[in-house]
Amino acid sequence: MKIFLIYGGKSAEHDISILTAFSIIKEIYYDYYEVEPVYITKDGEWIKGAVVKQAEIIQSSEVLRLVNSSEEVCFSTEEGMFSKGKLIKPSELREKDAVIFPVLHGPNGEDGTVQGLFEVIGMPYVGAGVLASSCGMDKIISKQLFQQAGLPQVPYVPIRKSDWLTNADNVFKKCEGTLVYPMFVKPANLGSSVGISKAQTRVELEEAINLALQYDRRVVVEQGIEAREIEVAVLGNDDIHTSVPGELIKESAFYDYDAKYINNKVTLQIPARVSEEVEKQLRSYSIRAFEAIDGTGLSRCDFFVTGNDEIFINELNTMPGFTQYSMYPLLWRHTGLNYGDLVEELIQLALKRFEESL
Ligand code: ADP
Ligand code: MG
Ligand code: MG
Ligand code: K
Repeated sequence: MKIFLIYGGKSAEHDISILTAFSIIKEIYYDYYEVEPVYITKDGEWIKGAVVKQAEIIQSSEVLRLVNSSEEVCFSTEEGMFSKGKLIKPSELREKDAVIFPVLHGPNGEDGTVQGLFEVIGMPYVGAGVLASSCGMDKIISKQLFQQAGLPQVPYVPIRKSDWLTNADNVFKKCEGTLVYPMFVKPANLGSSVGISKAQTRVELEEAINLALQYDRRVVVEQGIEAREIEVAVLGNDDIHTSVPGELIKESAFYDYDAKYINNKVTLQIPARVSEEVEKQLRSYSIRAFEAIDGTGLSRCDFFVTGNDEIFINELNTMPGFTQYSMYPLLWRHTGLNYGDLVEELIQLALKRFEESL
């Protein structure tokens, strides 16, 4: 069977997606699969690369160097083996006995748009479907679904650009009536902390809303809290499994884009130091959240846990970071599933969902 590994993309997480692709290439079970990488450039061009065989990977010190390297080298994939190949139209991926494995993050990657394309060309693909992807990506819609599922979350105020432009005073009134400073302001539809800021005062709130509105026509203002950040990995379609929880130990309180991808000032504590009761609660909330958005395949469910063990769900990420050093695969490793088996399970789940939809 052929795997089209789709990586890169137009989002801010272009480079992390390249690292994920390398991790999968290294760990996939070549007895069953032939991998054909498809690189999406930052401009959105699709380039189908040469077929990768196991032998090439073991012998190619270049690939190993890239796998173990920093982001800078990863930029150079435009010249590397992964982009050797030809420009294609996405519809050219329609093939028998093939599965699409998209490892794309953010807009056009995990928001349901590219998933819709795979549906239209009639191909099985790994991960969440169209609905779950778009619901998981939209912070306002996911909050509404989580609310309906009875999941605890911090208070929030949704804002539309038009309301802000016509009556900012009313928006301030709503925020300050419902929340206290500090507040977190986020574009509704983005990830990787882009456009997110923390506001301590009304002046900062105004700046934060203006910034977030540069990325989306809807933003959400949330109650800022001081809490640990603990995450659970979810895997499955109908039979949903959860991992042990893991904690992000941050150097700076706000887990921003720089901390996530540039300075790497974050360590992962797996399993997280929480009581059995809290772990049970986190795992059961994760399943409920996954079901609330109609998740399939995988998701990472992120929580805030306060000093007195109060739990709030923050978000569900339908295409979490997936390099060998990322939280999601590491959570599974600590739960007894290694990277190669995890990749295999995701492919099987994709095929199962596809067969059921025929
Ligand atoms: P993204 O989808 O971009 O990861 P998040 O909603 O997870 O967006 O926010 C990014 C980070 O900002 C979180 O990991 C956390 O460090 C911080 N953060 C977000 N919301 C809050 C909040 N309500 N209170 C405190 N910190 C927050
Ligand atoms: Mg997110
Ligand atoms: Mg997050
Ligand atoms: K999300």
